[in-house]
Amino acid sequence: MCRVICLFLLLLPSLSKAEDGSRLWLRGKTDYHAIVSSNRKSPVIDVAVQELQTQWAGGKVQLVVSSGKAFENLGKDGFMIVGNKDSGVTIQALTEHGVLYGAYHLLRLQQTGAISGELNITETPKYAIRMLNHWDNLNGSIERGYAGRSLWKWEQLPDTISPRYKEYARANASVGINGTVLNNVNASPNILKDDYLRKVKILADIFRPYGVKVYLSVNFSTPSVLGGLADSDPLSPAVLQWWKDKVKEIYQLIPDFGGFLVKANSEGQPGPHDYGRTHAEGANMLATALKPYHGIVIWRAFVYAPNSDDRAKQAYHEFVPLDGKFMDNVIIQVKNGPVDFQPREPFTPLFGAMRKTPLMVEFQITQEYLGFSNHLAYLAPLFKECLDSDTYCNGAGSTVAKLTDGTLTPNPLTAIAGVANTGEDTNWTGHHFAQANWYCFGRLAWNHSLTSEQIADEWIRMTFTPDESFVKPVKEMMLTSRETVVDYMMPLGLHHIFAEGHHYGPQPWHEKASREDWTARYYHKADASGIGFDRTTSGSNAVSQYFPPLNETFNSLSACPENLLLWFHHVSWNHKMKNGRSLWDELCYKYDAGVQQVREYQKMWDRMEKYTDAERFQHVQSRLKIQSRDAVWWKDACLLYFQTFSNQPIPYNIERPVHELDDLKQIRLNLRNTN
Ligand code: GCV
Repeated sequence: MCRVICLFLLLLPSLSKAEDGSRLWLRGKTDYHAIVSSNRKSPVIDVAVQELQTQWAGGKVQLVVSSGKAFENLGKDGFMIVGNKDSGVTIQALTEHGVLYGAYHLLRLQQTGAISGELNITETPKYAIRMLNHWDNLNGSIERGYAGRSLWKWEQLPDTISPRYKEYARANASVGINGTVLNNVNASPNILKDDYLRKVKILADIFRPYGVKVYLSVNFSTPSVLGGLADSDPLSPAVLQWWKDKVKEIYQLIPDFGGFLVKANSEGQPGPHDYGRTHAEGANMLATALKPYHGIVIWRAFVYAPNSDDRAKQAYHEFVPLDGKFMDNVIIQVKNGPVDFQPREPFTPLFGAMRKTPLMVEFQITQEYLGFSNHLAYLAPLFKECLDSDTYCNGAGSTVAKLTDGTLTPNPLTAIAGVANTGEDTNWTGHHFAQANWYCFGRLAWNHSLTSEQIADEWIRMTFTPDESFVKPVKEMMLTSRETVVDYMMPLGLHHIFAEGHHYGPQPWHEKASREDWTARYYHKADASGIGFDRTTSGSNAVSQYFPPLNETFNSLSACPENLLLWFHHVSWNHKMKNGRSLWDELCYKYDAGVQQVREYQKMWDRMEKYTDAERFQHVQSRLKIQSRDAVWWKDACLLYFQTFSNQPIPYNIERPVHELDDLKQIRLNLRNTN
C-alpha cells in the first residue's frame, strides 16, 4: 500500500492539473499576502487592493490617486508604475480607474515574467471607450454566439445573481475593456421596460467597481411599440419627449449609464428612414435626450440596400453626405470591412471620408465567418490589418487607427467595439483559443501599437505556460491561423461564399434568395471567363470611394494586392499571378495550403501534450480535428464548384478531392445556437 502511495506522490508533480478554462488568462497564484496601501477608499480601489494583496509576489504596493498637474496627462484611465518589485512599487493615477488598470498591468507583468529591475512605466489608453457589443437576446439565445447561451440570466435577475457577472467584469477590467452593450443590436423594445431596466441596473452595479459601464441597444420603434405612440418619427415632439422620459428613468437607476447603440434601417430594423428622416436626424434625437446626462449615441453604419449595385458601397453613400451633421455626443460605429466581417476585407472607405464626425471601428470577436468556436483563428492580425491600413486621406500615414483614436481628428469621442464571443460555456468562448480573441481585442483597444505577437506571447504565458517549448510553436500557430482560415475558405479576395443563414460551411453555388446580395454568386461572379467582383472604374466603381493612390492601386489589375484581387477584379482563370502561376492554379494551391497548414497545427499540438493539462489538450485536439475536416470540405466544395467554370484540372501535385460536388451540395447543417 505504502509503495503505491509513494509512487503516486512521486508521479504527482509530473501529472498535469485538470483545467476547464474558466479562469481565462487570470491564472496567477492567489495565495499571497502582499502589503497594499492606498490614499483613497472606494469600491474601485478595493478591487485593486484585493487583486494585489492576493496575487502580488513582491514588496509593498502603494496606490495613489493624485490630482496633481503631473498626472493630468494620464487622462481618465492612464497610470504610472514606479519602483522595484522587492523594495516596493507605487501605482499613481489621476483616477481610481487608472489605479485599477495599473494594478492589472503590474500583475500581468508578473504573470508573464516581464518584471526585472526598476519599474518606470507610463500607460494611457488609445481609445476612451473600449467596449464589447453582446448580440444577446432577451430569451437567452445569442445571435452568432457559439459558446452556449447568454451569460445574462434575465429570467433570474434581479433577485438571483450569477457569480459569473463579477468574473466577467473582472476579466474585462484586466484587459482594459470599460464598456459593454448588453443586448443584441437587433433589439427588442422590451429591454426598455421598467422591469428589464431594474435587471440592467443590477448588472451595472456589479460591473461598476471594475470600471465597466453599461450601454443598451435600442429599437428605434420603441416609442410606438412600447410607449403606445402613433409613430416613432424622430422629428415628432412627442417622440422626443418619450425618449427624454425614458432616459431620465434609466439615469435614475444607473447614474453612469453609457448610452444607446442603434442599428437603424438595416436588415429590416426600423429607423428614421421609415419617416423620411436621415440617420443624422434619428441619431440627434436620441443624442438630445442623452446629452444632459453625458450619455452617447453609437449609431451603426452597417447598411445595405436590396437595389444597390454593390453592397460594399452603400454605407459610404448613405453616411458621407451626413458628415458634420451629427451632434457631438454621437459616434458612428463602422464595421472594419465594407461587407460584413469576412475573413479578409479591405477597410471600409468611410474611414478617412468622414472627417467631421467621430467614427469608431466595430470588429467581430465572435467567429461568425471564421469557423465559429470550432476553428482556431487568432484575430489580432485581422484587427491590426484594419487599424494599420493607410487611408491616405491626409497623405501617407493616415491610418484607420490614427483616424479613430483622435490623433488625426481631434474628436472629443474616441471608441472601439468588438462583438463579444462569450457565452455560458465553462471556458466562456467555446474554443479555448477563442479566449485569445477577447483578450487581444482588449489589449489592442488599450494600445493598438502592440504587435499581434506580443499579445499572443502574453496570452499564452498567462493562459497556459511560460515554457518556451510550448510558447514558441503555439505562438507560431496562432500568428498564422487567421491566414490559414483565409486560405481554406476564401483566398485571394474571395468573400461571402458561405452557406446561407448559418455562415459556417461553403455554399458557393448558392444563387437564389429574396435578395441577390444574400447569395454567394453575387460575390464571386464565377463564369467561364474568370472569377471575382469587378469593383474597378469599369465595374461597380467602389474603388472610387478610396483616396489616391489607393483607388488607383486597387483599380489596377497588376498593382492590386493579390490578397484582395478578387475583391476588386473579375479576373481571367489564366491570369498570370506574381509567382508565375495561373489564377486557377494559384487558387488551388491556396486552398490546399490552408488544408495542409491545419494538419501541421494538429501535428504540432499533439507534441504539446506534455506541456499542458489533459482537459484543455484534448479539447483543443478534438477541435483541430473538426477544423481539419472542415478545411477539406471547404477546399473540395470551392474547387470542385469553381472547376465547373474554369474547366481546368486541379494541379496534379496537390491532394485530390475526397468528396463529390453533388454530395457536398446536399449537406444541410443543423448547428447549435446559430440563428
Ligand atoms: C446582428 C450580419 C450578421 C447578423 C448581424 C448583422 C449586424 O449580417 O449575420 O447576424 O445582426 O451582421 O451586424 O447587424
